[in-house]
Amino acid sequence: MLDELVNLIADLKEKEAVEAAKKLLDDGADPIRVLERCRMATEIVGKRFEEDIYFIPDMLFSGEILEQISQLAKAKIHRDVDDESYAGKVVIGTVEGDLHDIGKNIVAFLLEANNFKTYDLGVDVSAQKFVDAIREVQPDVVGMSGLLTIAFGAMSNTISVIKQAGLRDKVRIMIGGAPTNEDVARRVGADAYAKDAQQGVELARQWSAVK
Ligand code: B12
Repeated sequence: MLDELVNLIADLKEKEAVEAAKKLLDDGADPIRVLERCRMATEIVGKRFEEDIYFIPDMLFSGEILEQISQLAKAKIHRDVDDESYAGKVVIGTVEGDLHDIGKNIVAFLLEANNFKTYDLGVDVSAQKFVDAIREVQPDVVGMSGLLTIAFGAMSNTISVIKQAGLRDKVRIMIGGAPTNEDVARRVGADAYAKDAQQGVELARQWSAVK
């Protein structure tokens, strides 16, 4: 059934995909696993785009399908937010030049669901905006998302500007997004890479605990 969902999203069968996801979730499937499968489907969409089988409107449409399924999955994730004893503070955003936000939104949601105060700066976030938010919020963790390979340069520049502002040793920085990996994290000067939202929450938990 999960495999079928991947194919329905990849084939852009909106109604069937949303219905299949709803059924899976109603039958008790783990919402995080459902979201992960959706991500696999977008990899297929991305490949088809590279092969000129799909075009930009198709990518956009796949994003819309994913957004609908995200909303259904989010409704099933237990939120345990306690303002008094939050787990930590996280500033998150998609770096400058990059407008992809579906994955970043899932990460932000899951952090909140795990009792992190989460400050989402949105997309196309400049280095200065990250710096201003770090000064204002004083987070334990900064999360940067990037789906384009040009985002690596923006991540690197943002981390340099954070360093120049004298704030680098005050925060831990994690990066994520389909083309990123541990090697990219090292090259841009981040502390770690997270392959998915769950791993991002895990890192934030470790880092907030040691502060
Ligand atoms: C949907 C989509 C779009 C939508 C975005 C809608 C939106 N609101 O986000 C639209 C149509 C707008 C779009 C536009 C473009 N796109 Co696009 N897009 C995609 C697609 C198909 C899916 C992305 C997605 O949402 N995945 C689902 C989410 C859930 O996965 P995710 O983002 O990876 O997030 C998960 C993890 O990575 C992680 N994570 C993500 N961020 C973070 C952050 C932190 C801190 C942590 C801890 C974890 C974490 O957790 C998430 C949940 O598990 C990808 C294909 C792909 N393989 O990813 C191409 C892709 C990213 N796009 C691509 C391109 C080329 C473009 C355009 C340049 C096209 C164009 N010519 O205009 C523009 C760029 C616009 C811009 N300036 O940003 C390329 C990038 C290639 C490259 N090497 O740079 C890809 C890879 C497609 C391809 N194979 O060619 N796109």
